Amino acid sequence: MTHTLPKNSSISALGLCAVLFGLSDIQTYAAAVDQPNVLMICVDDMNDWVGFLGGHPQAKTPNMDSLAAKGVNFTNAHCTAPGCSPSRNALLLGVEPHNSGLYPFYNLNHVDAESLERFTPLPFLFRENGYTTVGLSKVWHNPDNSYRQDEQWDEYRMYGTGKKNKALIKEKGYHPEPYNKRTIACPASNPLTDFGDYNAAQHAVRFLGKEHQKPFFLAVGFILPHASFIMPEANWDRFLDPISEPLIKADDLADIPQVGQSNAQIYVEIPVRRDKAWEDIRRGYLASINFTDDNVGLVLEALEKSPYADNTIIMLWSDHGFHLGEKRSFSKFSLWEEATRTPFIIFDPRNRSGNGQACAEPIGLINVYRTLCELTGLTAPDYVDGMSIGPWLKNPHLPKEQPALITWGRGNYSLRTTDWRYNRYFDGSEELYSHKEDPNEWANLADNPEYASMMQELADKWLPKMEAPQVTSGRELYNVADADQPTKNVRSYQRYVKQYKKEGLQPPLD
Ligand SMILES: [Ca+2]
Ligand SMILES: [Ca+2]
Repeated sequence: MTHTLPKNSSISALGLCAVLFGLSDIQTYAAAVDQPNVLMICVDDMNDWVGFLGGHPQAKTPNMDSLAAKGVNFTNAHCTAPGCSPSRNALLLGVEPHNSGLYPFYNLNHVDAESLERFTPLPFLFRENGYTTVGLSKVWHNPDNSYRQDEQWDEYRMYGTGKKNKALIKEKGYHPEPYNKRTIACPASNPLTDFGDYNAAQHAVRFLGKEHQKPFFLAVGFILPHASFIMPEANWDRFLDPISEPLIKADDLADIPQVGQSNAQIYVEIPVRRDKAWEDIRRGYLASINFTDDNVGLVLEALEKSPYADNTIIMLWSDHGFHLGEKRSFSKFSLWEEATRTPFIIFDPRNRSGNGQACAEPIGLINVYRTLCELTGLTAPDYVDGMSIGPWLKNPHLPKEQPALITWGRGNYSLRTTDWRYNRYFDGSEELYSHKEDPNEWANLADNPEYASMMQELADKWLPKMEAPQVTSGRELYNVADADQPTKNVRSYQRYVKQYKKEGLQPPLD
């Protein structure tokens, strides 16, 4: 497969110096001493169960909390799509699903070249502009890390999850039989070097300990707390009984349109409820986040000790959130707060006014691409969606009218403003929640005529007017319900309700 590389019009400060003065490479690097480095930490499936967002009272994330306290902590940040592949494709290509057609999961290596050729992957842009680019573990959704790998990365290394399943501590946690990688939650007694995330952190530590002549873009992916929830025993043991349950309204789905109901992953909840395993699973999730926090801490400490500390922008994001029983749902793939809200921190050591503050304005991760370009002086390609959130780094209290837009399959959208969530599904059905009155999104206000004009205004102003057809080549959905065929999801939902009854469990709805 051949790719036509998009012609990049950007001229970095570095490139400009070289053009104007014809400096040798080494002199150019010296001249570009102000060109900041980027450390982008990409966490998988981490919701607000972190200290700096306060989503769970037992969360233990001291290292990420310190980063959040040092930089700007975006407390109302949202993914572009609540699934690994569409979320990361949007972030790293800088394009909304309704503009790219990349709604569900893909293997980008198998997508036809015409569908992708106008996009410049973010690491590629940095590399083209004189940066050393290094990617570790899950940056793109697997297997998309290998997409144009040689062009994107000077060095890329996948550590995966390692051999950590080899020595599970069976007396602790939840071991479903038959083995279910989505719900297993227990520690393993392997040495740390058997854990992929630890090895990714150590690789980053080694990289930061070296001398670099060029500015660098270092992307470090951590796979936990993505299932399976298997972590070192020390992390598991930091969480004592009882584990607090999130607030759950048993009949929460009753006032939700059927398309919304179908997004609830109720089929995953069935064995968990049957086995009374929620507490272990929630402990496993918290302990997995705690292990990722340890690994983030290793990288941050190495940066702090390095000569790059004062000239490296640190960005931390998660690709989407996670349900642990709320809305009778487990995992992601929904347009509700638990699945769309993500941790998002930016620490730019040069930012004198905004650092140390929180920003509660709605910020979509679609803005990552343009923001990193602005902060490093690169020019984003014209097609790139979103905006630079540079102004909110300087003044985190600046009102932001534009909501975060979240897409889950063609025609299904959520708009998150400062105080509201408005969902509109492919069949025109709607949800509306007041975050001031109802932070758990329990009472769907969409049928209340009082809000009809507000919903209309939101829809007219911010929902996409055009939707790209779904890219048909290279789809790779695994066992995930097809995000672009919502009617299929509705049928699945009906099937799972039957399964609940067969198990003798009360389904979320009769
Ligand atoms: Ca994910
Ligand atoms: Ca409800």
